[in-house]
Amino acid sequence: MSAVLKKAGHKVDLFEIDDLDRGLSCFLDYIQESRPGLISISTNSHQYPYARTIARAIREVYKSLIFIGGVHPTLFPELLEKEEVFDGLCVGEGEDALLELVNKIAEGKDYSDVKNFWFRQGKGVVKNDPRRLLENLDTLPFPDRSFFNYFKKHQGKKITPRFIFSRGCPFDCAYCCNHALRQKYAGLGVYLRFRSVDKAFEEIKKLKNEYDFSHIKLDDDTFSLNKDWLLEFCDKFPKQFPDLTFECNIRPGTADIDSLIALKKANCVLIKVGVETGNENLRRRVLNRQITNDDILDLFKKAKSIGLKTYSFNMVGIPGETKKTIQETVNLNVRLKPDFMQVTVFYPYLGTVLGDRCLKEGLIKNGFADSYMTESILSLPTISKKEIERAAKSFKFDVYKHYDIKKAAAEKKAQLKGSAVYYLKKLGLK
Ligand code: B12
Ligand code: SF4
Repeated sequence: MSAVLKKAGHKVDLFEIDDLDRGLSCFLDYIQESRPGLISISTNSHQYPYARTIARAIREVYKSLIFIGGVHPTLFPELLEKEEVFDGLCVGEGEDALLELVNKIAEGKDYSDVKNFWFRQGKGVVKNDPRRLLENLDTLPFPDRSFFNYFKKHQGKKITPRFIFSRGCPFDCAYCCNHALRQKYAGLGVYLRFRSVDKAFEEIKKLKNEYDFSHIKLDDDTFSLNKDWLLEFCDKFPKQFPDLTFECNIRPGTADIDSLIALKKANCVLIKVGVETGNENLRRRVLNRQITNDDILDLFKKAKSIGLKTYSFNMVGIPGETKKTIQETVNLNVRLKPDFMQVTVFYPYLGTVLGDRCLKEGLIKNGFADSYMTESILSLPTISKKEIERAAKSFKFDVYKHYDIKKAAAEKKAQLKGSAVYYLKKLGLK
């Protein structure tokens, strides 16, 4: 959105608040100093309570229009009806919508009909129609990374940038927002879209002229969805960037051996795979992932046989979870032997099939967690919150101890350090 606005001649700045205590007061000072004409806040669901706090704090010290957008407002635009602090909200993609809005504001024109936006008007809310999804991602300028803290801090140093070359995913995993967003955009165009490979390379090249990097992270939801695209990418990548390696997300069942070999030849060094649970019944029925343990084992086996490193994503504490199913997830990982692992406590995102099911079944005990990674907000009849959180803490150790003693020891150390910090905090000593 910033790149689009800047291209049209507007002045944009970005302020990242990653620590509410320290960051907010700096932000408020900055706003009063720079006096922006419009403030845009971008938020996903777990950030939303912070977004609201920030907007309220702005209102106290500075009079300006405040707009909100992102995945959470897109799924829950009705929040505008309750939350008076926001003047408007963007449902869906913001590039064209925000540009039209800012142009109209700059020209002093009425902007109340800008599509994709809902606006507060008097005591009511104007709900404009949605616009069609962007058809050709190549028409977008490259993301404006310059003012992110990460890029500012690492000026002149080596970085690991992230790229996204597609939008959307065709699957219906019950805990993920893709099915909910796809439903929102029904009838508004093609949901799954790819930039052309050449345009993707142009973006990497441009960034390479500005920063020093030898490895990149590709954050596309599933990198292997379009085999022709993947093979073209893999064929051209090492020719254009012989000194670059990359990592990407692969869903089991979407990458055959040809694709994996192509990835390896293209200097892909790591594939990241959603395992989520080792219990097939939970995976199929609760998570709606129609993938068997054999599919996952097959993918890891093939990847390892050609020298690709692997990473598994796991969740604990999903509805139906028991101590036994967590052990099955540990056991499956022991068989997969991933080089790297992540485990998070399941967090029910409302608007998704599984989040809404948790709400309907009265499983959500506490609306908000301090840490979406380690804290369960569910009250499950099958396992206690403590047991879930304990299992999450010891998960990596429980897996690594079977095949990588060094990593297991490092995990144990981190676990003990985490517990010490927790108790010191509890005693008010940290
Ligand atoms: C990259 C990514 C990450 C990276 C972030 C890296 C980084 N530094 O940015 C990493 C891997 C770290 C990450 C972590 C997590 N992520 Co993540 N991530 C993504 C991903 C794949 C892309 C986000 C992105 O940049 N999109 C591109 C931009 C252009 O899209 P966008 O943000 O939606 O913005 C558009 C519109 O929403 C709108 N818009 C947005 N803001 C505004 C504001 C205004 C004013 C306007 C007008 C418009 C507007 O316009 C934009 C352009 O069209 C999304 C899925 C996806 N494909 O979007 C998940 C996603 C955002 N992540 C998600 C989750 C759950 C997580 C984790 C909690 C996972 C975990 N358990 O660890 C953590 C939380 C991290 C955190 N602190 O927030 C969920 C969020 C669900 C929700 N309801 O909020 C998503 C949607 C995945 C999913 N499909 O469910 N993530
Ligand atoms: S495959 Fe991944 S990105 Fe696609 S719907 Fe499932 S969880 Fe979401």
